[in-house]
Amino acid sequence: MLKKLLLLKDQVEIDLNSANTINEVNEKKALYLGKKSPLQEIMATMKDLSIEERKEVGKAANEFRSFVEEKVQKRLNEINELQIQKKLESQAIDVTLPGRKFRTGSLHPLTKLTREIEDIFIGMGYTVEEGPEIEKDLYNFEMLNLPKGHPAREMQDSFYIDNNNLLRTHTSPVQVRTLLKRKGEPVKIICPGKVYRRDNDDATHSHQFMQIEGLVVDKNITMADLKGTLSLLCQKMFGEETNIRFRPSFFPFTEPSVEVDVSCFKCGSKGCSLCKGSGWIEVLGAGMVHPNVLRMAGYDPKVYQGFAFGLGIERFSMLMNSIDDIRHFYTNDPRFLRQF
Ligand code: FA5
Repeated sequence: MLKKLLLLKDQVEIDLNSANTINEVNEKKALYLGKKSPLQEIMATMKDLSIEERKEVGKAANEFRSFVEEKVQKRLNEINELQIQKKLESQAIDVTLPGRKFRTGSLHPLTKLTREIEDIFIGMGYTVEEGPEIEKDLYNFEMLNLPKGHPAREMQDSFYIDNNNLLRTHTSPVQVRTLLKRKGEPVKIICPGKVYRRDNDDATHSHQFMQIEGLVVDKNITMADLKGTLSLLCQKMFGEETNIRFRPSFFPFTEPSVEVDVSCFKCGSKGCSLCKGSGWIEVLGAGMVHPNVLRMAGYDPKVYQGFAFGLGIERFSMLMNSIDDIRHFYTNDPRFLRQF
């Protein structure tokens, strides 16, 4: 009987080592210590043994029980550790892997260019003024020397909200607002912002686009100041070698009015597809502030003179970056936007 228990010990170890879950270990435990186990059979025969034999068998049975319990606990610990190990492996983080790249946004190319131009003018002592996009007809047209029914209004086909209010067609109404605010004091401002026209969208036209307006009003301001200022702007934008030229033009709010061309920065004025062989590219409109505009805003044109200019941001960027279609700015294709 004792021999049988000794032999079982080897089997216990083999059985427990083959158990891989807590349930399997408990099943094995029941096999060796449970009601129908060999141990219980041995215990059942105790009553027929002599005292001496009973002592001996009892001791061996207890030893066997302790042995099984110890091995069961050992196996349970092993299984527990294996499970923790497996869990750790499945959740392992490889800290040497390169991180996931997060795509960050950036400023829109039109915002960037606006800020660049703002910086140039701030460096020359200008301040930045803004005005509303829903504007009074009074400021958008009338006080810019464009009374109701003036034929030049047709140059800027407009989105009207009612008879007296519209989406501003240019940034020039900010000139009027600032002059009225400064009440006869000198003015040196630029005004960036969105403007709206009932133009059909195509490669060079949009119904919504951006402009920057410039206005200087003071004593003794001449066309030479205008030319010097715009020369500097164009040299900063298109390169140090850039020349500008004035061509006569018409805006009701400036007299004289000019279109400003820059020497072609692509071919160095030799003539190419960009300047259409002429060596010059038209970039903006400008002029000396019309006496009527000064007078209507409360400035005496005999004392004060001024110059003004207005440029389209999209068209500037298209020229500088060889962009063939204005609509690229609004469709937000990241392949386009990432290039700036
Ligand atoms: C004006 O808007 C005048 N207010 C500019 C000005 C200011 C002249 C001060 C004199 C003194 P014009 O309509 O030409 O002018 O527009 C100015 C610029 O806006 C154009 O040179 C062009 O670059 C841009 N532009 C005009 N229409 C569109 C359009 N539909 N889409 C995109 N850009 C446009």
